[in-house]
Amino acid sequence: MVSLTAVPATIDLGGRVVRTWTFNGAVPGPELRLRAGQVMRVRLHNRLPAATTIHWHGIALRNAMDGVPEVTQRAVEPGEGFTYQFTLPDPGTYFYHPHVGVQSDRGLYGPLVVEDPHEAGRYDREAVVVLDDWTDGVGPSPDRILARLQRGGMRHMGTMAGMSGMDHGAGGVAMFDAVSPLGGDTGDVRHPLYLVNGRASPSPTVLAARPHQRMRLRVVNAGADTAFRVALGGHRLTVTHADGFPVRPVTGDALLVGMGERYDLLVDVGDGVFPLVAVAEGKGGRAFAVLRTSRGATPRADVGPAELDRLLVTVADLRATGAVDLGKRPPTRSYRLALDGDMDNYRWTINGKTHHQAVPLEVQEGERVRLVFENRSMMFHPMHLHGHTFQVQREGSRGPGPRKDTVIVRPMERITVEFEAANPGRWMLHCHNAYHQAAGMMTTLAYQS
Ligand SMILES: [Cu+2]
Repeated sequence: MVSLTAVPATIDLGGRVVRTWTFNGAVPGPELRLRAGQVMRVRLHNRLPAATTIHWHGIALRNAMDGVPEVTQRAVEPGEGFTYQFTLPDPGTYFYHPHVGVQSDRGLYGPLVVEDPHEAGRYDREAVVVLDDWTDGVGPSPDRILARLQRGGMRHMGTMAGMSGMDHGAGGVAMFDAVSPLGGDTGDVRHPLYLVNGRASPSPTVLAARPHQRMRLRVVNAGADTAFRVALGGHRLTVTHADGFPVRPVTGDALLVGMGERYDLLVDVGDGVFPLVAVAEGKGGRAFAVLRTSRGATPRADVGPAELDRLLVTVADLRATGAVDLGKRPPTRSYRLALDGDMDNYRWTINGKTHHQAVPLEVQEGERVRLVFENRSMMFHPMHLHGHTFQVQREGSRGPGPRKDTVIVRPMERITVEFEAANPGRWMLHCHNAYHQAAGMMTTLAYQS
């Protein structure tokens, strides 16, 4: 039995000491690691001054363990506990965080690695790389930021200056290119710090390896409002898994990771000291860590690896491997989901409704379900489905898309995903921008019995 205590703590973010909410007094929380097929047992103790839960992001677990208050369990009140127990069906890189308000924009998150007993890949060493945008104890708290946004304070301190919401999208045409792959408006919140494994400069995370080893990096974006562009100076990156599930390997120079997404990378490491940079896409800040394989000076935190502006790998470049391809099957149920934002009231909606207004999307066990996300706003939304790993669909003959549980839908873009309805229960479907989710962009998928 693993013990996770949600508790306020004073932590060092690599030179900056802050008071925040944590699991077990650390940020990130402890790395949990089991093999596929094993049973996870976790006792949550809540020593926060607020009710909380744990959601096991990306895991196709039994519904009662999914950690969604008022849907799968009662929230765990201060001083109380809850035991999570579930089988881990699929190997991969996952993470855990509360599903209450904007608590996950504090320090309440940690990685969950499910090892593959039949691992096909060959590598010498691995490291988990958890990216985060940070404000608690440095800038305003997440709750204060949300309150300001909901008071119509989009242009006030603590939020992105000049954030113009819907009004610059009048033509309905969003421009993407290698410079701005998510469009021109990439966030609502100005986080003062960006972290790799809980640390920023001047005392960043150091990953150690030996020269010429093959390293597996398990990259997790635990951020609330930030997509990251990741590059490792002097190296190329080969993407092998998306959201835990294998893809046909694709090699590039940089990788775009939305909130809630995970990517596994293989890197043949050189001899020296290298900057691992995660630029806050479109925001002008960055997370920074160091990969060290020999003696030498630490690179400066503001170093700009050329790889950042070379070949950028996005979800559009990825294909499922044959082993996890769901294959073609006519959908038996289809939902169109319009993603909209009303900036005057900071209200984010699916089909015009906030979470509390939404009618659950009905499905039946055994169905092939198609979801068509139509983003009608000028911000990207990483849309996340609980309890399932859908397959991103492609036009024409471009091959099977990747299996994922979180997919970026860019401004004015339409993305179609399909999944097999094989895990009964009530499952959340929402934007993984913590502020959009809290401001309504969430609905429920409900199995009919
Ligand atoms: Cu969103």
